[in-house]
Amino acid sequence: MSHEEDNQDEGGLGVKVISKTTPKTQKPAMYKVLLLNDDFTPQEFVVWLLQTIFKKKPEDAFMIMLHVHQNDVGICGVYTYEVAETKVAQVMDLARRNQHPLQCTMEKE
Ligand code: TYC
Repeated sequence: MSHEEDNQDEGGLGVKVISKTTPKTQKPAMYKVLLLNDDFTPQEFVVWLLQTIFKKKPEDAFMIMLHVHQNDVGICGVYTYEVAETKVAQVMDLARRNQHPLQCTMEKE
């Protein structure tokens, strides 16, 4: 990826410089955090997780939970690798500590 910069003739010498620069920044890869349905995890627990870990508003948390319940999988959010990894670990840890079989995973966008 490159773009051209047409520099100004600031010195007034009638010379213009066209330089080719390559932007040094790249957008980070993004990862979807996915929640999987099961028959045992209480709906209220999933809604609470979505509000607590994914900072969803109560109405949005309920809609995401319902989507997963009806479609077997749903997106909780999209984050950079480290953030997605942390959220998955937090969900899995809370599910395990509360003895729920809830599964959470991540997938490159
Ligand atoms: N299917 C669960 C129930 O009826 C609720 C549930 C929703 C579980 C979303 C997991 O990711 C999930 N109790």
